[in-house]
Amino acid sequence: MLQDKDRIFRNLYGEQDWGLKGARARGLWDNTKDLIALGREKIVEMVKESDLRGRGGAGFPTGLKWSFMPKENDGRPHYLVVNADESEPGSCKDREILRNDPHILLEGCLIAGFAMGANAAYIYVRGEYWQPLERLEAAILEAREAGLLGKNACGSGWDFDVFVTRGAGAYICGEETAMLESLEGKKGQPRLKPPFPAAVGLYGCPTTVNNVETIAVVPTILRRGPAWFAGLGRPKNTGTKIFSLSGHVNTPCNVEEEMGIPLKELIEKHGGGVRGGWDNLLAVVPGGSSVPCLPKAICDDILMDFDSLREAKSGLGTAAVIVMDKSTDIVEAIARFSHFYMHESCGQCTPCREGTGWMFRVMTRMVRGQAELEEIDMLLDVSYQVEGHTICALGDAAAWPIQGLIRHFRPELERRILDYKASKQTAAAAE
Ligand code: L3W
Ligand code: SF4
Repeated sequence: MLQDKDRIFRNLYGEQDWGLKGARARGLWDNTKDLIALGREKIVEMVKESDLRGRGGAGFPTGLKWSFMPKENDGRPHYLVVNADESEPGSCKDREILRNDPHILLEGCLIAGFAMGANAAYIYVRGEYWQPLERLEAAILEAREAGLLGKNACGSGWDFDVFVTRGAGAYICGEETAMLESLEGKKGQPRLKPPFPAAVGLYGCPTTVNNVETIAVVPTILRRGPAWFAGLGRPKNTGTKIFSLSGHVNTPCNVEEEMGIPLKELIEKHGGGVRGGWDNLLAVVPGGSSVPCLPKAICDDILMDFDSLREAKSGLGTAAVIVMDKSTDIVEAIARFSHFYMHESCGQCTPCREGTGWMFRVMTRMVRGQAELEEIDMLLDVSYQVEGHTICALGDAAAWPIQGLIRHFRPELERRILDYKASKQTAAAAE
């Protein structure tokens, strides 16, 4: 369990002042100039040594991503884009950083921006996040007035400013290249990759897109050293992580814990346990709606980190832990996810546009049992036709929850189909 001294987010619950005075009292903006004086290469090296992996869902190594930014100036500006379009069902951690500790993100932006040669950061905030947005904007004004942002930011010699944009409610704008399109004022539709944003990003310029939490942990990594961060969690799955606990727990919450904490400990220590006790657990979606659910038998021992969850054929995703007790209609729950992906598909590639709608319609029949047994395998087959055959990861995200359902709850699907057939036969016999 994470000790208080190792906590990075010291105002996650908004108990202290979220403004500049409070931030300084928590040790933020403390000689930031000295951190910048480490130099670009050293900062990237330190982030690599920390083994920090992206906190937005994919878990890509952050230092490696930063190192893709061109080292030489070819005349194009470089940009940092911060993904604060938190829309993954179950995920609400970035909201808490934005509204309770906006300066931790701003200081991270300056350091990360400097490390990749950017003079500007754009923070793309989910449109529904009104209060977080207001506080973030107020914090930017405070930082500018205090000389922490703007010309010669923090007296470092580096000019750097932060600008905020509001999303308009489309989940797909959380996909990094759709976000770039949206920032450019276009329809938020993902681009084909490669080229990756580090080569051709915002306005065709080298750009790095990182999640809020990823950027926000960087100042602490530099202050306390990469070895400290790498000493938390497990190899290649290092540091702390904010988990969002929701669903059938007694005390839903966001909590910062050590990466690799056992799921059971996380739920029992911080979520107040499963409603009705651990034995009343049916399944958990461990990383937001995009990752496959895990049945209780796996939840008993699973560790909450990227690699453990991948080995279990699920994923850490955004670490949004959705707990479902035995009262849950798991088929209906996953069908609801299918509806979400159908609704949020941007429609530009066929497997996703057609596949998400097809999968939702079959899932709807599966909920009622109005299907044939062979359709279970057909549904699985279609999910594999969608997975990996689309422009962006939304296709995968639509396929994976269904694959998890069939992997772990096939007997429940079969039971519904057989029950429905039996009820029809009984009704026919009664006529
Ligand atoms: C340069 C290469 N850059 C990869 C970069 C790439 C991106 C990052 C990860 O999806 C996941 C998705 C959702 N040269 C590179 C390279 N990069 N190879 O690394 O890329 P990738 O493709 O692995 O993932 P992604 O497209 O960023 C994100 C999952 O997250 N998710 C939901 C997320 C929702 C939120 C939210 O609500 N805020 O984040 C949950 O699981 O399914 O798998 O930057 O450019 N050779
Ligand atoms: Fe759009 Fe879906 Fe294709 Fe992504 S996978 S680009 S959301 S149609």
